[in-house]
Amino acid sequence: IEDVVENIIRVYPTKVAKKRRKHIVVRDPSEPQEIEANVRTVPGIITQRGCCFAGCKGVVIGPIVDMIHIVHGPIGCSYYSWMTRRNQGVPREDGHYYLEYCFSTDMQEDNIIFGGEKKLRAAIREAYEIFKPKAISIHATCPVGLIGDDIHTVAKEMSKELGIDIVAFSCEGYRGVSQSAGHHIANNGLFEHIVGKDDIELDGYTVNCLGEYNIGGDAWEIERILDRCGIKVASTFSGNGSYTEYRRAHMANVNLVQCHRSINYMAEMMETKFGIPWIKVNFIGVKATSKSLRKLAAFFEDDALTEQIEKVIEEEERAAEEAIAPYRERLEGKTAFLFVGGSRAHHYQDLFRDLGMKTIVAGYEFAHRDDYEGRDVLPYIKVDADSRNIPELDVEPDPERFKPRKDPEKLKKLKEMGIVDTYEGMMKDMGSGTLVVDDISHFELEYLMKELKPDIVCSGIKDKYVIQKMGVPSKQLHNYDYSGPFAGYKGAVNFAKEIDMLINNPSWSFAKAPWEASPLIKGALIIE
Ligand code: CFM
Ligand code: HCA
Repeated sequence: IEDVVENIIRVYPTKVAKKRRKHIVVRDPSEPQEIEANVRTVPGIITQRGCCFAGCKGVVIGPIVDMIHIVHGPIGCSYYSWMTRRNQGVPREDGHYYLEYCFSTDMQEDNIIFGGEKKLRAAIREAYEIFKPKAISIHATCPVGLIGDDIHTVAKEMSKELGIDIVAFSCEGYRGVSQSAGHHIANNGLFEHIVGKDDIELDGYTVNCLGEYNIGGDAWEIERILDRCGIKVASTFSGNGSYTEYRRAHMANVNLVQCHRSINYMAEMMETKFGIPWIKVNFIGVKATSKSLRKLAAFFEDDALTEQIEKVIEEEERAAEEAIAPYRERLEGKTAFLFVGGSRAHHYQDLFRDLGMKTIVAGYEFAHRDDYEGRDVLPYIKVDADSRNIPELDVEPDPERFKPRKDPEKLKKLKEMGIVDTYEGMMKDMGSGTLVVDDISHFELEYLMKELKPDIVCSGIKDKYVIQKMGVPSKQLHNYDYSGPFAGYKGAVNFAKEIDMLINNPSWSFAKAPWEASPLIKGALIIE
């Protein structure tokens, strides 16, 4: 495997080779390993990454169902972020529900030249007159930052004029090095302007699901399981998310963190301000779901609840494993590559393990070193100029609302046990000789496929068809190829069935990439 890595690197010019080598790790669990992450992609390399606007509007804020989200910019940015992520939602009793709509200022050349603030104000007024929403978000696209429209002043003034919350996000596409910057900006805005404003008591055991986006209905399967255990989901950040629910999210007992990358900022800030600890969970995979539920049992320390959780685990595991068994028989020993955003490349390894499969290469598009190496590495991460551009909020305990959920000693113990406020990252779960590749390029992906011959590659739309044309099935783990849910016990069964259909479909052996049949151009690469 070391040779394979060296052969990839050899193809690059010296400077690029030096950079890319740091993003590739051959796992050796006997020693702590470091990986380079969250830095600029080398220009010219075909990356899977997206932009800051995608991370803020597309990922974190867009799924909130009862707010109007206005994209200030050219229509392409609005159209791109209009439901393509398959984040699902339902209207609440108050009827405020705008998920199917696409709101945009549709900037034109003259707005770029003379400024777009007037148009933005008009758009906010128009949206308000038609829909009377409870709150509005404004999202800046690249040109807005370049021409200097002051969206924050517009938000403040229009909020006063209309008497509703209007929150502006400076999430211009070029900010930061990937979507990740947009997550941080979105977390800051939500936390500063919306979370923790309504002190409405919640009954029973309550959690917020952080970093769960309800792709293909995942959040609803998680809710079903928690509900069976006797635990209520107070709010979800941000799949099927609700402005009203966020205002009282600080009243929940504990935060569950599914996607650490996109929402760890919120978890940390809520703990500092309101005293809510967080538990890293993974509801992808049968065993992973049970493990997550047991962490909750350990946190709540209630015998009746623990008993109920164990009962649910027993019943649900049995049913799921029975349903998975025939697929597992055909999948045992197969291998997978996993390249997804900032958390799924880790989470889905548990689900593949349930199917008897092995992940031999995995990588994130834009995660940070803590998502690979664990949070212990946080104090050692160098903050470069690209990250310094993104504001860190100064958060203090709220004088009235801070309520510790556990005494400090107990909290410390729970942390040492790996229950609260900790994340170990992806690499520790990957065995010797497996490969970790950060921000993989198309070239590296094709090369590794030829050398390691995986049975399936899980990735996104940018490389799906390249993979399939090479005769290897590809499963999109972003939008689930229009299917799902894959979370929880029932989701695992759906996934097993689909992976079996893909891998054990005989048609792949007949596929020949068009460029293999008749190359459009021929050439030779001479490396001196
Ligand atoms: Fe978190 Fe996500 Fe992901 Fe992500 Fe994304 Fe996504 Fe993703 Mo696509 S928030 S990091 S920015 S789990 S949109 S729902 S699938 S890349 S692995
Ligand atoms: C995004 C959204 C995306 C893209 C998926 C893909 C998603 O990053 O802007 O590249 O296939 O999940 O929809 O990650």
